[in-house]
Parts: sequence; structure tokens; C-alpha cells
Amino acid sequence: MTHLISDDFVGQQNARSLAQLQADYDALAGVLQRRGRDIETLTAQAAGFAVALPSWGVGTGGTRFARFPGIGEPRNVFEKIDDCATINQLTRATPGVSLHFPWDRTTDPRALKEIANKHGLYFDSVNSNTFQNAAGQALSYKYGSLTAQDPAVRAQAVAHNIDCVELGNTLGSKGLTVWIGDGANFPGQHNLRGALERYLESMRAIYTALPSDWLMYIEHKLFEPAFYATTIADWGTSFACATELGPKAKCLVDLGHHAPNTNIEMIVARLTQFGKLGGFHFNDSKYGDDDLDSGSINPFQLFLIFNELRDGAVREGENFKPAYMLDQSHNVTDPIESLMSSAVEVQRAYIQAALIDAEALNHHQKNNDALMAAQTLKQAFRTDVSPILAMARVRAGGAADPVACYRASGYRDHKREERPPVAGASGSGIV
Ligand SMILES: [Mn+2]
Repeated sequence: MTHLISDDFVGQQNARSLAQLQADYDALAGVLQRRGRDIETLTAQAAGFAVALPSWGVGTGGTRFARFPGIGEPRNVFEKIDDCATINQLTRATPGVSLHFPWDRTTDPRALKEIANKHGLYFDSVNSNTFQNAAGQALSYKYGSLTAQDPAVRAQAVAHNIDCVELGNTLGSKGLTVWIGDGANFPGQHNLRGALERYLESMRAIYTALPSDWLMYIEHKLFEPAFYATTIADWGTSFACATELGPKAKCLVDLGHHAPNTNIEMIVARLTQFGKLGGFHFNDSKYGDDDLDSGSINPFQLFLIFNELRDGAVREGENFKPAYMLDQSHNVTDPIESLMSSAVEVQRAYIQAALIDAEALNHHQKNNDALMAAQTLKQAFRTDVSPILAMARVRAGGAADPVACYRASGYRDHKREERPPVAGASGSGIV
């Protein structure tokens, strides 16, 4: 495995804080032991956790108003892979990379796969893009893609998705995530039922082209760019479509794609109960599809989602493996730092949820003791599991403190030299 920051450097950085980490780890081990929990079991769970990186997240995202590029940004998919490899080197929690086409299109997917594998990375699900017009595209998506009135536009959008599947198959991916911006901006613009009928017809054609070991993830989003009626606006529509399409179609929950205050953990419970929870795009939000860093606004919500996932794993057994991915837009931070700390926040919620005393929770629920049930969750949520996460990283060769190690390495300054900006570099943005 090759790394751009030397493993020796990471080891030297870790050495400076190892004694402190060990002391914190031992203290936490004592606390957990009194609760009847073994810290080593939890550390092993943390080490086994993975959340995929969005290739478009390593560049500055921007908003619909402006984009303020960062320094030394990746200019093509190969440079994005370098940044993703660095994130995984330091966090040891992000070995998967999710590509977005046509932004990440390459004429040599085999070479791309080889380089990613050399860095210890693999390709997670691929994402199609019919919410923009690609350069040189014959027909416009201005009035929709998979739901467009014009059958030729729909055929073009279907063909693009099938192309993504073929490219992904060469790269070793096992899933296609489909999000469309289709919908109406005015009452009356669409026949609401007709648009969904056209969507299903298009999706059936894509579904038929899926390899047998692939899944299709349907990503819903409440609004934007369609501000009156988005065709795939909510989990109900997503669930209905996934059910219509068949067992290879599942629902993808992007945390920012709901109305404010929506009980997302309940959506997770529902989709799990009916076998349609495909996976997540993790991020955080205050108002809408803000694409803020995971855990930066509402870490308790993230924890409650992982409580449902913990319950799902108990009930569903080994086959319950939702796909975890970050989907964020970084505008005022170094994207590498944001993605590293976000991966750690998702991993943190996972371990906090693993700490829940499920037996006690069950008991309190049966006895209608709402206060103690809530306290049982809070006890796990309040536990600072940072030493577990740091120890899992250090043992795997990662950094005790990924952001500090990254800053000390001078990685971004090297990239400033190596990567002078080029006009029209490959895309990054908000999805
Ligand atoms: Mn998303």
C-alpha cells in the first residue's frame, strides 16, 4: 500500500501523544467495565467500521451563489483518489470511494482501479448525473431527465445510467445511486402522477441492466431544484418505487433531504422493517439541504439513527448491511479536514450506539418508564468514546489525531505547488 504522507511520519506524530492516549483509554476501560462492557470489543467494532468518501467532496463545493476554490484542489479523478487515500490513511475508516459521472469519467477505468487499489481503496456505489447537462450532450435536461416528457430525453438519461453501471462494473462497484432533480416549479406544470409513471418506466429500464450482484439506491430529496413538486421528494415515494422495481432497488437516506425537524430515525426504522433501507448519505443541516459536516449541528440525531441501525442489526442479522457514505459540501474548511473529522463523527455515533444498554432499554420500554428509557440512551450518548476511536486508528496505522497529523505533514502546501488551478477542472458540488 502506498501513501503520500509517510507512515513513519504518522508513527512519529502518534508517539508524541501515545502515553496520554493509553491513560485515557485505560480510564475509559474502567468506566465501561463497571457497566459490564469490554473496551476491546468496542475497539474492534470501531476498527471494522467504514464510511465511503464522495469523490466530489475533496474539492470545495460552493453554493448556487458562488464557489470560492481552496488551494491545491484536485483537478481530476486521479488527484481526488490521492486525497481520498490520505483521508483513509489517517482515519482508517474510509476505504471506499464513491464516484460521480460524468465528473469522474476516465478513458482508462482499469488504470484508475489499479491506482485506487494500490492506495488500499475500493470503489463504492457510483452516482449518475442527469441534473446537469454534460458537455456535448445531445438533448437538454432543462425540463427533466428520467421523467421528461420527451421520450428521447428519457432514453438519453436511461442510457447514461446504464453507462454508469458498466463503468462502475469495471471499477468493482456494486451499486448505482440515482438522484434526479426532476419535478415542477409551478402548480399545473406536471401531471404529478404522470411524472412518476414516466420515472418508473425509465427506472425499470435501468434496473434491467443491473448486474445480478448490484443494488440500485433511490435517493429522495424534498425540494430543489424543483421548488413546487419534486418527483422523488420523500421516503414514501422512494419506498413505493423501490417496491415496484424489485429486490435490487433500495432507498437511500440523505440526512439533509427532509423537511426541518423530520424524525429521520423513524424513517430508518420503517425502511429497515420493510427491508428497503439501502444506505445513507451522511451530512448535517440546520435549515435544508445544507450539506454541513456530519455531526456538526445535531450529533444526537446521528446517534439516534445509529440506535435504529443497532436495533436493525440485532433483528435482521448478518444480511443487514446498509451502505454508509458521506455526502457533504465544504465551503469554508479544507475538505480533507472536514471529511476526516466527519468520518470520525459517524464512527463515533456508531460506537456510542453500540454502548447502549439494550437490555435496560428494553426493560424500561416494557415498563413504560419513559424517563429511564431516555436516560439509558443519554448515558451512551454522553460517553466520550474518543479514546476508543483513536486507539482503533493507531493500531491500524492511522493517526491518533488525524487533523493535527495532516496539518503537521504540510500535505496541502505540497499540493499547492503540484496542483496549480486549471479552468474547468472536474466537478465538485452539492448533490
Ligand atoms: Mn446525497
